[in-house]
Amino acid sequence: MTEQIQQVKAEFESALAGVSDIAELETLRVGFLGKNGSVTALLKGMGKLSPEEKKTMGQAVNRLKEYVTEALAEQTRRLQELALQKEIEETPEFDVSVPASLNRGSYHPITLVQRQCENVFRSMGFTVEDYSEVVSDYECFESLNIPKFHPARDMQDTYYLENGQLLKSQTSAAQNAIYKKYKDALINEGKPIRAIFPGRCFRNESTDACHENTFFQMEGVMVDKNISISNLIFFMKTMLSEVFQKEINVRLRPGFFPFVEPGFELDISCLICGGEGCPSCKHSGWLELCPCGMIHPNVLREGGIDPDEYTGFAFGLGLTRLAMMKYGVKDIRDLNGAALTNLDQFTDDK
Ligand code: FA5
Repeated sequence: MTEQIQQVKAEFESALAGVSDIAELETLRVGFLGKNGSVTALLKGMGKLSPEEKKTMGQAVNRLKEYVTEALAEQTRRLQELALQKEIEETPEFDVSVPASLNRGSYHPITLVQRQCENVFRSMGFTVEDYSEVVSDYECFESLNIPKFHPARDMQDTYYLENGQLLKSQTSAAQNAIYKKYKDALINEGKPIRAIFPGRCFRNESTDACHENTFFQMEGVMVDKNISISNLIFFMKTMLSEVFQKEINVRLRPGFFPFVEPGFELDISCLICGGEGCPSCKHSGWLELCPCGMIHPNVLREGGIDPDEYTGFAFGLGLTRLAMMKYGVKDIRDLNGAALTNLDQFTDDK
């Protein structure tokens, strides 16, 4: 039996010398210490020995078992260290103290002007409303005094869904819902309606330096007793001087929109060419920025408000054009493009 023990030990040492990874080591462990392993077989064979031999041989086999167990554990540690060393050598070096040069992104120029406008109007008591981009014909046209087949619809061709809904061509589409939302507070509590509602608009039209098929507007309405054109002009002027932080040349000329009476076009002197004329202003020196007017009695009535008692103004600011003027963007299409070098240069708030 002593010979057998020596032989198993020699076999184990030679096999261990040839092991190069943890998987092979496990196979070796099973081969010697497993249920049918060589060391286990020696232990099982002890049953045939006399009590005397059992004592001495038992100790010898147990010493072998301990030796094999420790040798396996030691080899496991060694192989794990080697694997770690290899991983460290193969990983490219990097310096964790170097600042990351990631682009953290920036607000879009349209978002910037929208927020500026919102702040100005909030400070004057206006609420900021959100409204859907998909609306009904009633919201976009009929509630705004534009019946079916009215020629004014030709100015605003848009994209229709198969279910008859459409992508809103103007933020005015929210007017009726706003009147209905606040009319009770106006009538019962005497709270004037003061709301702005920025949003994305869509029109089926050819694009050029100042026209896009997808652009932003910001609508505003105020309804109360005795609201007049002077109130309208005051709010428009305040908004423009706050956004541009300087005096801007504006002109008011008559404009037709079925939902206001009288209606105006508020133009600003083109800030790209200084009023001399360029593609951004269709060579006129002026840019149509903010049509506005006194809300038509039919529109107030449709919103549940008595036009004999209340009056109001509405305006539809071209936010995308405002961003062009504010940041000197010559072509409106650059604002819908994905070139980050164009878009991220205006933000100091990244
Ligand atoms: C309207 O959309 C009216 N709803 C505005 C209004 C509201 C009038 C309330 C009276 C009372 P208009 O189609 O002119 O009007 O568009 C308003 C502004 O949106 C324009 O002055 C312009 O600044 C901007 N705009 C219109 N079409 C485009 C376009 N294709 N691309 C970029 N901006 C546009």
